[in-house]
Amino acid sequence: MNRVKDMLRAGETAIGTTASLESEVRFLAGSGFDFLLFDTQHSPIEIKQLGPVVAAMRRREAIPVIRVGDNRPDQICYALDAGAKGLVVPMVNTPEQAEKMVSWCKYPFEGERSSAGMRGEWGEFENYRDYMDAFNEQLLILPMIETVEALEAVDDIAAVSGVDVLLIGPSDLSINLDVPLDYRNPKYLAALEKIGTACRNANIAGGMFFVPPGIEPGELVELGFRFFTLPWGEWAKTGIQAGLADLR
Ligand code: 3PY
Ligand code: MG
Repeated sequence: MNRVKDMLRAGETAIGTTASLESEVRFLAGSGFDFLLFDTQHSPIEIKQLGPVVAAMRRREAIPVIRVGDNRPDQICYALDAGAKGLVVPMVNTPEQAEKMVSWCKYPFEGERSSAGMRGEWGEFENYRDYMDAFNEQLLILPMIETVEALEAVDDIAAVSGVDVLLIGPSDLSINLDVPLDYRNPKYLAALEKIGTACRNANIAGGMFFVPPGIEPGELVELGFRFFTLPWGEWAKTGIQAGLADLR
C-alpha cells in the first residue's frame, strides 16, 4: 500500500523527485521513482488543487508525498484528504511539535484526524476500522529538521512514535547554522552527521529534501540518509536525444 514505507522499513533507500501541477505526473509516477514530492510551502500550489493530480497517480509505483506550509491540523487534513501517502511539515523544532504532527496525521485512537471517508487511495476495505488501521500503519510521516533548535532536540524528535523520516531542509538548515548555502562547511557536515546518527539510533531514516550542490547522494547514504529527491530533466533530455538520434 505504501511502497516507500515498506522500502524504508527494509533498510532500503527511496529516491523520488519533485513535481508540480504542470508535471507529467502519470509518466513520472511510473518511471522508476519511488515517490513524487509536491511542495505547497514554497510554490503557488494550493493543497486542494492536488486532489486530481494525486488521483492520477493511482496504481503507479511512485507514492504521492505532500509538503504543507505549516504544522496545522487544517493543512495536514487537506493534504491527507487529497490522498497524500507521505506528509511533510516544515520547521518541526521540538518533540512536542512532532507529537502534534503525528496526532493530526492519524485517525483515532492513535491520533485525532477527522474522517473524510475512503476514496480508494489505500485500496478497497469492507470495514471502515480496517481502513483506518491500515492508513495509520502505512502513512509516512516526515517532520523537517531545518533549525538550530531542531538540531539540538534531534534525538528526542527522532524518538517520537510515528515519525518515519527526519527530513532536512538543506538551505534553511545551512542559513540557521550561519553557513548559508555552504554545504561543505564542516559545521554543516557535522550537523548532517548528528542527524544521521539520531536517525540510525531511533531506527528511522534520514532524508534530504534535495541533494545540495557539492554533496553526492552516496555520501548521504553513508551518513544514514535513505530518502531524497533527484532532478530528472537532464536524464529525460539524454533519453529523448538518443531516441531521436536513432531516427535521424
Ligand atoms: C530547505 O532547503 O530549507 C527546504 O525546505 C527545501 O525546500
Ligand atoms: Mg526549508
